[in-house]
Amino acid sequence: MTFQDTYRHPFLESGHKQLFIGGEWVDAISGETFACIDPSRGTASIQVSRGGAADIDAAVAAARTAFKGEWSKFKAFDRQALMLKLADAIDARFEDLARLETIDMGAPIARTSMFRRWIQQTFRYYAAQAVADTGDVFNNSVPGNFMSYSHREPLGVVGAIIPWNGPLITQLWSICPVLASGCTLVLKPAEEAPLSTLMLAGIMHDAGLPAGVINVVPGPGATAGAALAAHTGVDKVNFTGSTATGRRIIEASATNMKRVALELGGKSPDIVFADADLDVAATGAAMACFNNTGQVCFAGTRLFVERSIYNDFVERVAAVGSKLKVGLPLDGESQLGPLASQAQLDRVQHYFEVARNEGARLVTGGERLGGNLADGFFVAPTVYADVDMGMAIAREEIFGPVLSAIPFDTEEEAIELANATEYGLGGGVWSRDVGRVHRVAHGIRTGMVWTNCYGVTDPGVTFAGTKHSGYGVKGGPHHLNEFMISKTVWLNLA
Ligand code: TXE
Repeated sequence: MTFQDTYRHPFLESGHKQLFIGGEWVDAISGETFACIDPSRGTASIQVSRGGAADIDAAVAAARTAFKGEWSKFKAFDRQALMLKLADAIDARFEDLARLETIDMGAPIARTSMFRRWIQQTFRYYAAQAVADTGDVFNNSVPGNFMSYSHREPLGVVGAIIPWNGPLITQLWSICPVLASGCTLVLKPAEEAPLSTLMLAGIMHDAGLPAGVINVVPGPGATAGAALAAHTGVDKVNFTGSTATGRRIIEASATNMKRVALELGGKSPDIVFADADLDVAATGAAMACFNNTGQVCFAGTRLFVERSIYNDFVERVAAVGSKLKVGLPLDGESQLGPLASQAQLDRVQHYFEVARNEGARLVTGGERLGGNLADGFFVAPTVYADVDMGMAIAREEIFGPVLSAIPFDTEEEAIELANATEYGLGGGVWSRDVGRVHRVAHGIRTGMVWTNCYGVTDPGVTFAGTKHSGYGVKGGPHHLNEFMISKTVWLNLA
């Protein structure tokens, strides 16, 4: 098989990709398309219809019609049964889906192949949640002969705006609760990586998803995304992306007071004490930052190391990073792929320059990769030492495999440094002292803290951020409520 052959994919060979609205594949009203760029080669893989405000209008209308139509008659049990059927249909096509995601956004096939379990777990977890809600009955204390109960009804039309760093799994935080709650969805994937979303919509449609329940409109953020966020026919927006765009989403939501859930950027701290298992911690701290080529919202990009072990530990982390196999994403041996776009490559290279100017000490990496990777957006896993919190590389989200290592002397100082950021998504603590692990975990102001591990997630466990990393939970037992309205009914028993 030639190199070109490995990039062949049934989904890419059936003509340009259209928008999916009301259960049908349609061109954008403008007739325009845009090119999807394969980040491992820097060339176009396929053309996709470029949705705009008018297409968002059509998709919201289709979602509204579906919300009031046949879908509204689905009982919780019917929605659960449908979700289980969809999960099986997705599983049957999973290998094609994983390869498509790999071609589209560059994550190595070894990584996207691991999403099989995650997708199945997420569909099955939310399918169980669909039938779990029994409502509440209240024992009223008001005088008179009254009682009341409340039950939850689906909120309506949800708009989801997702990024490019892992759409295959990110979109499930909208698709699954929408299906479980009885809402409908308009999904706008990022222009950089819309393909797995389109393929997934097709699989679900073929497996019996009613028309209009899920609609997909790829297109630019400034037009399609902005139109969805401001649309008065949308009841809730789920946004994952940058903090700057998150602010615009909040402003746009004011048109009709829609609910908003935001998962935004981060600059998560990872704190290593001298009493930790340093071999485990070195690998853990390296992967906390380098996983997915650093394009993870909760990546542990600020590494705080107790001063007595600082130099030795930083060397160990750098050694782990420099041994990672960065390679073509469809090569099963590759552990890291390219950055997802030219814009990300430019951004990361800009920060290499910033680090040089700020006087940080380069321990490993700090360069774009050449050879057989020269056409793609590949960079080396990078570690900077002698960083302080005054430097931009310690404050700003880079969203690449770039780690800033900072020494500390006391537990209190470590917590203070960890919190010296506008962000609040993830955090890590490595120590054998159980009391300290809990004290530090409680001291860090983030939505999630991992202790003696990093980045473990599960659809049944709450995922959330605070500060400029956004608000609204995902996963876990409370997520579904965000897709429902609670209605209380009073009864006069007299
Ligand atoms: O983000 P944007 P970009 C961070 C990361 C990255 C930076 C820029 O630091 O380097 O953001 O990435 C849509 N109204 N994260 O430019 O613009 C856009 O089309 C409505 C962290 O890609 O936020 C895409 O679908 N929507 C992050 C999505 O928003 C708009 C993941 C994200 O794009 C819009 C991605 C608008 N005005 C980037 N403008 C994470 N938390 O994981 C853009 N969009």
